[in-house]
Amino acid sequence: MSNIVWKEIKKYEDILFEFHEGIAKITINRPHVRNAFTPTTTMEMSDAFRISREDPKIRVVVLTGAGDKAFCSGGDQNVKGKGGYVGPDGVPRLNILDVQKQIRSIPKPVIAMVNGFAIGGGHVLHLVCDLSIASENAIFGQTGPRVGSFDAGLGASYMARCIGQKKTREIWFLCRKYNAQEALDMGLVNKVVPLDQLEEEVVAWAKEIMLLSPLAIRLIKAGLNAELDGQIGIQELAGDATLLYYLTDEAQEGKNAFLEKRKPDFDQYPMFP
Ligand code: S0N
Repeated sequence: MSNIVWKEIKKYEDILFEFHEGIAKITINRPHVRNAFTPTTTMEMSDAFRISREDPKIRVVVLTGAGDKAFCSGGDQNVKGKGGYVGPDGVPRLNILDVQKQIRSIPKPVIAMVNGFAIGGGHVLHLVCDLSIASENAIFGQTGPRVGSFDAGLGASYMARCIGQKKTREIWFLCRKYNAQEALDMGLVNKVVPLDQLEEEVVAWAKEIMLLSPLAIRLIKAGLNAELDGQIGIQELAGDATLLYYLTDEAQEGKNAFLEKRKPDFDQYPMFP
């Protein structure tokens, strides 16, 4: 697909997790079912996103699907039971929601590399990524009301924030499929390129991002989320403010004064208008 050489970060059953020059790539590797996910897949994705968050060498995360037909076709219907998707432990789960939350809260850009069908829960997955770059053969759509499921969370509300209420209601109420150009026109994706150029394009975007200030990117992502995410959004943005405060001499003075059993002298630090 491209000449980019990826190095394995960790071995999993259902996903590939690889690294190239500051970029982590998470690939759902179940092409026989158009990269549908099971509880095992989603637990592995959660682990890879957790590592991507913690590892300072990783600056941008790319999410994609294996092969040239699908990004992700949503929940694996073969393991859908009552109450959710059933894993090897017999417990029904809806834990793709945990992955959605991780994608939004990781303080690094996540780019969906949409290399084919992005359908159902797979469509929501690309939607919640910060950026989506699609190949010309990509097809987008929701199927829930046809196949006995729905995502009325981010899959509805965040979609409406991205492309508007009317188009979101059309997508969910009619369950049609849309081609890559239609997705671009309605603002569902950022760019469309030929399939054989997709990975090079995504890596070029990631490298352009990595020329910029990671803290600035982190705070812009937190601010964009905060506007939509209520108290949890404010918590994340406030956490970043605390991080920045801890970097100041003023904050150090408070801690040092406590440890040295003296009154803190905050007068020595500038007051900004
Ligand atoms: C993707 C489609 C359009 C591709 O069509 P195409 O190219 O004609 O291929 P097919 O012949 O249809 O498929 C090839 C093989 O792949 C299997 N397959 C495809 N998708 C799935 C799937 N999702 N699950 C299991 N198997 C799948 C086919 O069966 C076929 O196998 P063989 O070769 O053995 O016949 C087309 O395949 C399609 O429409 N797929 C189904 C898409 C779908 O309905 N997905 C489920 C939608 N629902 C969800 O995702 C649940 C939402 C959700 O996850 C969620 C939301 C909120 C809160 C929680 C949850 C949660 O459930 O966790």
